[in-house]
Amino acid sequence: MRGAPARWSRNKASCDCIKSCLSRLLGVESPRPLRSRSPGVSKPGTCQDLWHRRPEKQAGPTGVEPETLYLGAPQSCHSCCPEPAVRRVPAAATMGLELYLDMLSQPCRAVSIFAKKNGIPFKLCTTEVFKGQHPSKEFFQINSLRRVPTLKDGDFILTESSAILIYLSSKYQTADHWYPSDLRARARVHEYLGWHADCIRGTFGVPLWTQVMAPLIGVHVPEEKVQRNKTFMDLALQQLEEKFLGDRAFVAGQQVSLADLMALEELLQPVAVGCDLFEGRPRLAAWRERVEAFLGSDLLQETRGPILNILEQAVNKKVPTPPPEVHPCMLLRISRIP
Ligand SMILES: N[C@@H](CCC(=O)N[C@@H](CS)C(=O)NCC(=O)O)C(=O)O
Repeated sequence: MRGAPARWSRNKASCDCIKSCLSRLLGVESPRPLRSRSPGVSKPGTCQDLWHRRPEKQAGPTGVEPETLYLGAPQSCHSCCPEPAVRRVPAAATMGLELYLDMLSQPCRAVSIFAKKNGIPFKLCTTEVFKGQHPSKEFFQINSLRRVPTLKDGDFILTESSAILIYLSSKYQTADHWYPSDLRARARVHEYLGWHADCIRGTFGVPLWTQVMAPLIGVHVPEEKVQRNKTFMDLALQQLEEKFLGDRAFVAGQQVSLADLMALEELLQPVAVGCDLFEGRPRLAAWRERVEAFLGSDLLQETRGPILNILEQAVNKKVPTPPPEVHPCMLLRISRIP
């Protein structure tokens, strides 16, 4: 039996329904939040935060600052919800998981949201691409491809967001809907992820590059390319809507899966810079609402904060200028805009 946790985090992704059911059952107010966050040192590839579900504050690596405490989110909201579906992860399974992430990056947000939504404890090692933290020597030793997201689980290092999500869902035995055990349902998730890598991944990041990133290093992307990319986005959205979503609730079936997470964070990238892809696409808009309702607005806001503020930051000239060592990979990315 999965009992109610002794104490709850200020569970950003918690569902009100569970809280109110518990309150009614226990005759008390919603469980008290517990979460504290150390200020974190902004050092390239340095683990700043530790997400885990220890019940009490503990000293951080320095022995002085408490590490971030996070007791993990309930996995799902059942309409009757007699008790929250919080999994208990054996302590041994939680040791040493590190995620190297940059929240401006779509696949990184998908990984972060997945881990937090499922109460998977991890050290957040913030690695900010546009501050040039990924070409650092320290990060090269972790991932010679110099890309985020990167997972380090003890001596096991894994790159590629979809591989990371599959690894986490299998290792932590998350609810089946994320990565279904049924062969055909699972194949649908892979079918989407394959198409996503081909048709979504390189296209939907372009508006951010043309509007914010390229100008930071003095590059202007010709309008012709911007328009061509818009045509590719429109086509991909039509295919997403017709082929993948169809008359289903989610892109790979009737339940939310890794595919939805990957898709939605990618589509959010243009939205963040003012291209509202969901306008005039009611089916996609309804899908977005379903996924976001499932994930919970607090978790999403917390994760998406940096990307949703990026335009304002750029207008106010607050986006840091990328250091010269990052320019070659930025130029390479810009040159790939068809
Ligand atoms: N296919 C990879 C893409 C990873 C990726 O492109 N990461 C970008 C940030 S969104 C990055 O690290 N870029 C740095 C670079 O390529 O130099 C995945 O899904 O994990």
